[in-house]
Amino acid sequence: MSKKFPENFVWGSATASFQIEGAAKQYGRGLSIWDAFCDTPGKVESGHNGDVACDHYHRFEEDVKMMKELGLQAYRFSIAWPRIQPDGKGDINQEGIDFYNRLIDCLLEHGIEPWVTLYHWDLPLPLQIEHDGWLNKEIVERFEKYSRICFEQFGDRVKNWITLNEPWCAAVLGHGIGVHAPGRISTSEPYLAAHNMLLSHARAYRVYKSEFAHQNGTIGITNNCDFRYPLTDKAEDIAAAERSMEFFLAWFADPIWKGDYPAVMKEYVGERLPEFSAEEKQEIFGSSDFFGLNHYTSMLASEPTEDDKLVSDIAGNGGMIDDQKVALSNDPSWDKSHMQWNIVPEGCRDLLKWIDARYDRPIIYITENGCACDEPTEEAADNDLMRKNYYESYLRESRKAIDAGVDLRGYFAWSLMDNFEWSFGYNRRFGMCRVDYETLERKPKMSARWLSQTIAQNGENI
Ligand code: GBH
Repeated sequence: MSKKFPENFVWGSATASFQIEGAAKQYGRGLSIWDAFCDTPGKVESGHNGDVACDHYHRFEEDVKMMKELGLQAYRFSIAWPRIQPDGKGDINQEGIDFYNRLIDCLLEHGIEPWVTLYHWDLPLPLQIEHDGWLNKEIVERFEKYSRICFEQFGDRVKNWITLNEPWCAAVLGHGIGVHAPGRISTSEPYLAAHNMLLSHARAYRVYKSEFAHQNGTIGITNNCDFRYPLTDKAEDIAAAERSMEFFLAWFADPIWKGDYPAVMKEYVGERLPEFSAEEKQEIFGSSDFFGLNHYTSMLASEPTEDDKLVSDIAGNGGMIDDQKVALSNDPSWDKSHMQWNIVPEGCRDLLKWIDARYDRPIIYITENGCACDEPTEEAADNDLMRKNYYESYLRESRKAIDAGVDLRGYFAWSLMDNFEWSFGYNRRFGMCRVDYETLERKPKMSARWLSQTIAQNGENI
């Protein structure tokens, strides 16, 4: 079955500021919670940090040229809030504005469409230390001001905005099990952080729609979701899989597309789940022009039995992720990536259909999808068949979803190049281009060449 993707389908790649920029302590950038997390012993493998990363700050022109050569049509990157406002409030750091202006202009000169994420986890450190970061409702106003600066400075040229990247990760990994910055471990803070993230997202959306309507752009949120298949066809397991999806994705998507948190979360989380006022519900409802989706993997879900390990046992942490009362397991037939995440292409199709059905056929963009491979040598990277097969199979299943009526409009591969993989440091490689961390040279891998050919024929080869 060889068939093109829909006309105007957007083909791009994605990165995030902290993961690639480097120049972390230069040009007026303030510190972020990730700089502090990296400096906390034991939090990041090999003691790696973002000081140099891929040195994209100094090499962005080369990177844009590489994208152009690969035929990528769009580039999703994030703005480092502490580069714009070093302490998260008040004064603008002009050097930061200048940097993103150079990057945006360079992309446009090369005919590549910028897709800009306002927040990909690098919160200005003073907001955390002095104001408790996402746990304090004040953040809504701070994020509003920061977003306004970005729309003012870049909105004449940037027409595609993403407010937050993966609030689930920031809430659960950052405030539940403590494996991401700010490293907090709690059974209630994730719900509070998530709540304030949703309010902040909605506020930025409203500011854009009311004050910057003349810029004629679109703005949405990107959520991440791993798909859950029921372990058996028993009713309890089917219910467990559905509940797991609600705790993963509907937690963030229901308030926006339906007006409130899912009933099952209210029931299972109880008082720890904050409530939206009527006014807040209104502000949040409908606050995304598209459904940004980051998707990587799937697992099996079941009603826990007495011998089952709950999610938190698997992660090695007690806590809030047990609230959903779901046991997770793997199908032994599934291959695994270097992250040990299952490679399940049909999960991508079924997730797209799940979103389509639950949220009444929203416009969807896959804003991240990709695979870490063990690539100790340049030769290994040059033969990244596993990644090429990953992209191809996930795209094939995505097209099946499109054929079934899902309004999927674009695909951004994670990632343009190897980069700082959070708590794994530089020990995991997600790039379609290799980065040699000694020389900082970039080199497209086989998967990049394959994607390039795919883009040239709008997916007809898949
Ligand atoms: C994204 O998050 C981030 O946006 C990006 O910055 C990051 O570099 C990239 O992915 C790669 O990690 O342990 O088998 O249960 C990924 C979100 C959430 C996907 C947790 C995998 C756990 C799989 N991830 N999920 S498993």
